[in-house]
Amino acid sequence: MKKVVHAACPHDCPDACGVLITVENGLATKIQGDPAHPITRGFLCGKVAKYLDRVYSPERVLYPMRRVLPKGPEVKAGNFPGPGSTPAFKRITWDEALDEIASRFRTIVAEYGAEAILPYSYGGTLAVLNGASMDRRFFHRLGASQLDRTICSMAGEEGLKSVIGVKLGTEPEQFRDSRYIIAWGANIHGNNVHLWPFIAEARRVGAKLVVIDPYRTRTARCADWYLPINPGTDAALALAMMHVIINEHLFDADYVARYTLGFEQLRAKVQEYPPERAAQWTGIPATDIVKLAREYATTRPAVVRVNYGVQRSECGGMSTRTIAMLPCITGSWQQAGGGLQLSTSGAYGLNREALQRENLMQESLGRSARTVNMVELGKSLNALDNPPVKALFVYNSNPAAVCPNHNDVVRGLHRSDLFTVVHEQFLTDTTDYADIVLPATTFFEHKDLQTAYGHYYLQISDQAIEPLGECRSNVEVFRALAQRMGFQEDCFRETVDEMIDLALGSDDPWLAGVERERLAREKHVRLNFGAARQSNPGFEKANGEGARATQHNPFLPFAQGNFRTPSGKAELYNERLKAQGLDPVAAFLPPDESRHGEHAKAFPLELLARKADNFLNSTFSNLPSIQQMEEPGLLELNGADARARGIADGDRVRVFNKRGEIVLKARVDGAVQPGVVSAHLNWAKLTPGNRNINVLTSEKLTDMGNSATFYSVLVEVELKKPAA
Ligand SMILES: Nc1nc2c(c(=O)[nH]1)N[C@H]1C(S)=C(S)[C@@H](COP(=O)(O)OP(=O)(O)OC[C@H]3O[C@@H](n4cnc5c(=O)[nH]c(N)nc54)[C@H](O)[C@@H]3O)O[C@H]1N2
Ligand SMILES: Nc1nc2c(c(=O)[nH]1)N[C@H]1C(S)=C(S)[C@@H](COP(=O)(O)OP(=O)(O)OC[C@H]3O[C@@H](n4cnc5c(=O)[nH]c(N)nc54)[C@H](O)[C@@H]3O)O[C@H]1N2
Ligand code: SF4
Ligand SMILES: [Mo]
Repeated sequence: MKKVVHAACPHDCPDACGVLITVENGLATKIQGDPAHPITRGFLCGKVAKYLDRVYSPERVLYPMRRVLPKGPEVKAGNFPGPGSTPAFKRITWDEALDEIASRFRTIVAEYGAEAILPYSYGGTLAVLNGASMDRRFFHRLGASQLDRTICSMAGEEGLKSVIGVKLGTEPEQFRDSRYIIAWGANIHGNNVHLWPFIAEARRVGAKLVVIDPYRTRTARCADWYLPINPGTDAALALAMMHVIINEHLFDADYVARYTLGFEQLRAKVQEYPPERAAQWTGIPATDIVKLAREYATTRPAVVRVNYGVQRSECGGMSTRTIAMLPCITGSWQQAGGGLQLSTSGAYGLNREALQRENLMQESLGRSARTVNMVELGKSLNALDNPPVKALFVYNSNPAAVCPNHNDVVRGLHRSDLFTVVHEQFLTDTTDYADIVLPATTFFEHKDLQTAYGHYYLQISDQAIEPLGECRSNVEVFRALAQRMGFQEDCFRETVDEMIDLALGSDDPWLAGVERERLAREKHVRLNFGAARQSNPGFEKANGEGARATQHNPFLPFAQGNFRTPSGKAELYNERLKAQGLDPVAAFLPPDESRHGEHAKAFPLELLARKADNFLNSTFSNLPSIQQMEEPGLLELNGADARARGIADGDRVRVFNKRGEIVLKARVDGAVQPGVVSAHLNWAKLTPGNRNINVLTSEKLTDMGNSATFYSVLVEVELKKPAA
């Protein structure tokens, strides 16, 4: 018995690939990229190409378990005794696990109120149902604390929306029509690899690729022009570019007049940012800033792929805001292959309200529950009061690895009076602090609906194999828990197909004609942006009469304005920013924790606490076949900084600041410029001392969106003396 099942990769990645899984006699035997998927085009990234190793790993959690040893990382790397038989845990039945969770929750609700229970989830799966549906219904009905899910993208989202009002951007397919491509804080080869072939296609006919990144990524090494920038200074660069574009009249006066608000205020503001001034902050010579501005504004079509790297610093919201202004003043939104992409997720107008049922919270509490920012988990576990956090339910996340200020997070997780449940596929850093571990399915083992944040296709992900062991999906776990808690609402009994229908049954015009049956037939469906355009005037204007974009009906959301701001225009002046204490036009403020700030003397190096190209945040980092592709435990530093500290390539070094320290291996490789060091995220327990790079990061929040500041971190590095 052999079949090929269509699924969609649900990992936290813009590409949301179409996947084909070959199943023989109930066993998955092969995974490949769907050749018919317009973005995946038949190939997968290195980590998911090896996904059978993950699904069938001997380290999968397959049964519910209860802790029998004190909390803490006992299960060491390379010393894994196998599922269901770790020394720290004892296997129990699902009934025992659910009964214990329900009874602990009831006791906590009675004594402290439901807000003493905190759900904690993020990007384990981004699929629609297992990402946010039954779980939200459950916690809303319970009246638990709300989690503010800010760890990744909120600063950028707020910055972008402050200009264009919505998370929409240039289609990846259109990059092949572009002639000037700026990858701005966008690690395309590492994090968004399916965009690359479209860029390669454009370059074959002469497009120029510019990379702006403080780290020499693989994308930077392939670029026509690489501009290393000091971390956190992008707003200064964008403002200086606009200084040139506006003062040299390189903007599209017609587009600006019709579709933007506040251009005169912007014109006045950019006068404070001449290229010479921005050069001092950014480290990019003024002549290069001028050249970049001129080339960007005069080459058509020109597109910016800005990714979330720029917004992980203290002024990340403002950085994104200023970059988002660029296509609004050059008018490049009018051309196929123009515009900007940060995220496409705003296009999916699914009926989230019906999936998540926020009204259940109002009904059970009579008000909204308090909100806890996920970035501040350490602070919340250790210091929150009225009520304190007495129970934590973690799923789709590994906070003991990914949260900033790791030492505080772990201190909180260690609390013996904290009841922690973790629903997981593996025994992660976070299960090391769980009282109860529940086994989770992978996307091979459940059905779901998949959106994307890097393209505009909706997909059905079919179940390929039966769940391994006693694994259950997030949907099924929260359905069972709702039943144990005695929740009677019908929504807790809806089937997966009913929920998919509910999600699709919104009145959003872009979902018109997109039904479950059609998705089952076609596997991926482009959102319904309307009939093919007869002509593409913007493209013709840029490329000469009769010129046609390679795509027959490019999606040009802002070709005629239609911004989703309150004014309907691109808001170069935004009154609402004032209320947040921000400049309503834009401003560059050097990060507090930066080489310009007060900590700079004791901790003179800026750390980029980066993601690994072959892991996905902390996911995949425990799998031997993936580890072979990635060298963990490195600190990359510049030759000048290494020499000044007597450090040679391969030395063990101590990296530290006032929050913590970690020992890594020095790699002097030219990836970073002087003053910057870089290291990768990994599971804490895979590093000696059970700590990862987040011992150095802080809970400080960004200027907009209350996001994390993983890339505004100061450290010092010294040679680790051998033990006496
Ligand atoms: N292989 C792989 N793919 C992934 C992930 C992964 O961990 N591994 N993570 C996924 C997730 S959760 C996300 S959010 C996306 C994120 O994808 P990206 O947005 O690409 O995320 P980052 O890697 O955080 O940052 C991108 C680049 O920004 C650079 N950068 C850092 N600080 C600055 C700055 O101040 N200015 C500028 N101009 N650049 C800066 C970094 O050096 C990095 O090369 O990727 C997803 N895809
Ligand atoms: N230093 C540093 N820290 C960072 C970042 C960084 O760049 N540097 N990046 C930040 C960013 S952008 C993000 S998005 C966050 C990511 O934070 P998380 O979303 O916590 O990311 P992961 O480490 O991928 O952990 C996801 C976990 O979910 C589990 N999982 C997968 N599928 C399922 C499922 O269906 N059900 C259940 N119950 N579990 C499942 C996986 O096994 C995995 O352990 O990390 C942030 N932390
Ligand atoms: S992680 Fe990203 S690139 Fe890799 S298969 Fe999944 S969606 Fe595609
Ligand atoms: Mo993320």
